[in-house]
Amino acid sequence: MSLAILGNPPAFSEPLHVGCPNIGDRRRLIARINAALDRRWLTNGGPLVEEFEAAVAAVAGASECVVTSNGTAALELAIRALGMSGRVIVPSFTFSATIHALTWQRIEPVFADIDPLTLNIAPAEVERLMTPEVTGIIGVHLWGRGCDVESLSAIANEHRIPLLFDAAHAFGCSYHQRPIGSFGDAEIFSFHGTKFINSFEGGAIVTDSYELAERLRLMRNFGFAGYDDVIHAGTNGKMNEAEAAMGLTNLESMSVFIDRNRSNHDLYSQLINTIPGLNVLTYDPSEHQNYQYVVVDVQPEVCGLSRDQLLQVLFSENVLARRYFYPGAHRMTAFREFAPVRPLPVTESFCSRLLLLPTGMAIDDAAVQSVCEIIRIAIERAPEVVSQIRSSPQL
Ligand code: T4K
Repeated sequence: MSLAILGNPPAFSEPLHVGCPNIGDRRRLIARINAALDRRWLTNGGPLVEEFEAAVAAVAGASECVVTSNGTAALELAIRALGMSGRVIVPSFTFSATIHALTWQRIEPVFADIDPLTLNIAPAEVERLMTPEVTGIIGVHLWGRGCDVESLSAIANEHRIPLLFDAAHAFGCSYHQRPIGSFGDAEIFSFHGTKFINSFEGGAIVTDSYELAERLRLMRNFGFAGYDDVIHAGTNGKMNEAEAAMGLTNLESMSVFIDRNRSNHDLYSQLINTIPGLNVLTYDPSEHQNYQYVVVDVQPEVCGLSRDQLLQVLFSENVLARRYFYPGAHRMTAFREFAPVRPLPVTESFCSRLLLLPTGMAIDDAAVQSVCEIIRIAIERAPEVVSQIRSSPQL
């Protein structure tokens, strides 16, 4: 095994990406796209979009599904349709899109810390941050692991404010044996190319409220009712037929994708958890999981390398691991004005410790073994690696 950081060629000649797309049966995809071309109906609620909405609603256990151009648009539409304004409580430990969807609408994010066990928004923090200006709560089911839905629902009910879940990572997952997608006032999914089920770009809002779904359908299509009249504030948040074709085709391979993710996750855990100071985050096996993220917790004081040093080693071997969601939204330039007065110690800690490794259909057992071997050698040679990194500022 080479360690390019020590002067050898990289272990992988081609980059291994976190988020390398899964692609289902190409012939089925092309057939669906050809049918759309033959129909000459490409977007604006075509039959493939309707079929995809029904399929997503079924997986999510929700009665209504409104698919959108992407997960960010789904968040923006849901936030607006639920009447959120002023201030909204949200975790900082999430992808920037969760926060953008608020600030884009001039809503102030109130950053809450996370629970150290679940890494999801901590209900006690939400209670602490509640003020009369708060008009909503957004929970994020990070890595597909469900939030404390009961506590968050109780807080939202007590304050009579809407509860939205960003379930961008959680399609196909369950919480307390109920499908994620069936909680709060609404939940959103992302079907971006990097998600285990993708529609190239795409998103969805799922809810049990027909009235909310109807409003969202209007908002997604410029507020049009019929040909001429616009009866609601709106935008263009539509998914097109080619995207729905991709989504439907990938859904047909969902169990294959999950099996591969689970097998990669198991193998990574087996090999990495034997290395002192490294732990792969677990998923509750009693729940449905999509296993689409392999998240490693790095304890530098035990293993001798920081998360960022390990990341540099992996990059030098062409393993493009990621440090989602460093540095925490509250530390990002665009959101700094909303930084909390009190620190977010749990968020800060995990921001500096977590590393995501490549998985999905493009990663097989041999690739997992090689990635783990790189990590094992790097930890074994930690002092040498540290001094190499120090003397090579370009790394
Ligand atoms: N809420 C949460 C909690 C989210 O995580 C996200 C998105 C959203 C909301 C918003 O949903 P969308 O509006 O995106 O539907 C990526 C994804 O772009 C983003 O969808 C995802 N979360 C986030 C966690 O990861 P970046 O900035 O890291 O993307 P990028 O372009 O660096 O791609 C990630 C990796 O995937 C790279 O290593 C390259 C590889 N890749 C990517 C694409 C698009 C490929 O190999 N092939 C590809 O086609 O955000």
